[in-house]
Amino acid sequence: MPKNATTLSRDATASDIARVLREDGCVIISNLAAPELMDQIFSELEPHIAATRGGDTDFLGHATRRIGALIARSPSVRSLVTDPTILNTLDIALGDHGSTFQVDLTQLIDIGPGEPGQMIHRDQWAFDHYPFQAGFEAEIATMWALTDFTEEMGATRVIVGSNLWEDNLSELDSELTSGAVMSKGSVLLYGGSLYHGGGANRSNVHRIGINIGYSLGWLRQEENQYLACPPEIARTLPEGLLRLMGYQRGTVALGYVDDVREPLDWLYDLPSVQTDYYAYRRSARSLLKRTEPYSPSSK
Ligand SMILES: O=C(O)CCC(=O)C(=O)O
Ligand SMILES: [Fe+2]
Repeated sequence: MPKNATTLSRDATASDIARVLREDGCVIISNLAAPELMDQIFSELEPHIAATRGGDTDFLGHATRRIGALIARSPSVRSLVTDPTILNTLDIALGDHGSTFQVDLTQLIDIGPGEPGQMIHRDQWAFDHYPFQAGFEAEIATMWALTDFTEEMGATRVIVGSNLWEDNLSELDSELTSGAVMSKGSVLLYGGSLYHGGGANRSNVHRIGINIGYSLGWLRQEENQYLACPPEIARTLPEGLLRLMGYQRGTVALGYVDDVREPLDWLYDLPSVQTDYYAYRRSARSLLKRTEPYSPSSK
């Protein structure tokens, strides 16, 4: 029998979560978000779900609806994006080599009844199949259960420990996988190196997850956050969230605008007075404290 993903309680420490994630490539944290928050997110996104049709390819799923731009479209999703347990875990799991990290994508995934299982894959193949070293994570995804995730409904399939397998195994048998079964409000974390895929939905209800990914600040984002969230909305967001969306340099020389301006200064049409990357960059931990819109004096 394939091993099930380890489930930790919402009281687990970031270092405990990061340890399981490093060893197994995935981990579930049960009941991290209140079911009421997930209901609120659903009500904010329901019109977008209703206006969306299934995907055009087998990989995207013909009975699967995908809705992006979640930071702009759902104010309540923002608290999932900046969840302290998640960011503190990413500080260890992605921040260990001193890089900043950023939001990579935001996507509601609604797997409809009758959808077959998705091809088992690694999300890091999105980086043009670059051969990252085994054990190196370029990207970590969260999948928040907006409905319960049961085997029948199409819980995400994972292969625990496959983060250390060789790359480009493109025809893995679903028998090798186990379902990331979890209740509404729980979250599955998995690295870009984990072999996984959406489950077959053999039930008569929809399986809905909120997939929020994070990647190293020197990689291109899968979903372009600058275009997905219009500047008028971006200007109303907390500084910490904006920095996570990529409104800070990803490394010493990546991401400035015109006359070596910080992206945040560009957003508010301000000159940059501080261009020292090391003074300007913020770790995820400190982003949590930046809950107000950006002001130059807060640098
Ligand atoms: O919906 C899921 O459970 C997983 C989807 C997925 O892995 C993907 O689309 O890359
Ligand atoms: Fe995936």
